[in-house]
Amino acid sequence: MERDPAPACMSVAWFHVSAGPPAPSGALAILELTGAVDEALVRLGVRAVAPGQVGLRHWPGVDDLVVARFEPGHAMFFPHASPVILAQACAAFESAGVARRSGVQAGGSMSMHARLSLALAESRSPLAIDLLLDQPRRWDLAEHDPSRRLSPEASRVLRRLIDPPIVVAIGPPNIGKSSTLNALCGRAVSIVADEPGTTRDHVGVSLNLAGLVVRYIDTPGVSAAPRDALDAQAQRLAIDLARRADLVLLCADPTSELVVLAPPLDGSIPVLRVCLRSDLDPGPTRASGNDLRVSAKTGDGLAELAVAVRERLVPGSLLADDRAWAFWDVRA
Ligand SMILES: Nc1nc2c(ncn2[C@@H]2O[C@H](COP(=O)(O)OP(=O)(O)OP(=O)(O)O)[C@@H](O)[C@H]2O)c(=O)[nH]1
Ligand SMILES: [Mg+2]
Repeated sequence: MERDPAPACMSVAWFHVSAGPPAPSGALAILELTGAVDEALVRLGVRAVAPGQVGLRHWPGVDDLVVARFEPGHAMFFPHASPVILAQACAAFESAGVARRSGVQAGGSMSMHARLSLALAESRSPLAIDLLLDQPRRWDLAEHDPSRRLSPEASRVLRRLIDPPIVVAIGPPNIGKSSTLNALCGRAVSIVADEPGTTRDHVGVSLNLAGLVVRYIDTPGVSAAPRDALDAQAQRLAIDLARRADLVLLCADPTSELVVLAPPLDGSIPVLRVCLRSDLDPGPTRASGNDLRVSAKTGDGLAELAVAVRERLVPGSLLADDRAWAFWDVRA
């Protein structure tokens, strides 16, 4: 059924982030909504998701999907990536009056200056600014010298400075996952308590980690024995979210082993192994093979964690690379 035209006060746009080759079956698409998200959810018939929350929702006529609301004016939809579902999503957006965003991805005949203005307006990460401002000079040098252009893969990695990547923290209950998020944020965004299962709803926030803004999702603890059906569903969702992350923080503490995810994560998803509550055991941890040791209580390792996440997602060597970046092309 066609809806009434969107009211003039409603300005919301969507953008298909996970552009590229056809996704394998079972993969998820990422659709990004910016603007009047509350109104858009109502018009799309999707039950509300509060800012900072992540929830499983039904999108009538389209799909069951995960909706992550990182900020009041920003949400991500994760439906299945089949062409049929994406076509239904396009139609649903259109009939709800949610416009498709034209931005840096427009490419085509836009001037470098116009592309740059759009990219600067859209970039979330402080690290993007100087790099973007230097691109006109680099493209002048690269015009007759293709060797001065970054590869499509490298350009795609740098796009994370404009479209924040997704980081999912996952691990057993009661080991300090939420405390670590709060410490990284410098404020209490996630509830902390000394009992397993404190985090039941996933919490999503935008977080600046060493100059890179990421979408960080704190998940409920994953254990071999969920306490009830709700717990089991939250744990399945945590594993699902980890499978579509750009980076997974696989968390343990000195007394726990690294959680075994069943079925295991796809080997293509980068993982950082983090031992939390490191102050409980100053010696070697039982959970061996950690990349990092962090204590939310003392603050030890937090700065290193931020840098390590940034480095895994956007390596310093790429930030220092002087070649030209096709920053407007999401399919680069
Ligand atoms: N000693 C010490 N205790 C910590 C640290 N971080 C968290 N805690 C304590 O560990 C307990 C669990 O912390 P949470 O942050 O709620 O743990 P969680 O992993 O999010 O737990 P769930 O949500 O149940 O999965 C609380 O009592 C915290 O105060 C730390 O770095 N050192
Ligand atoms: Mg928690």
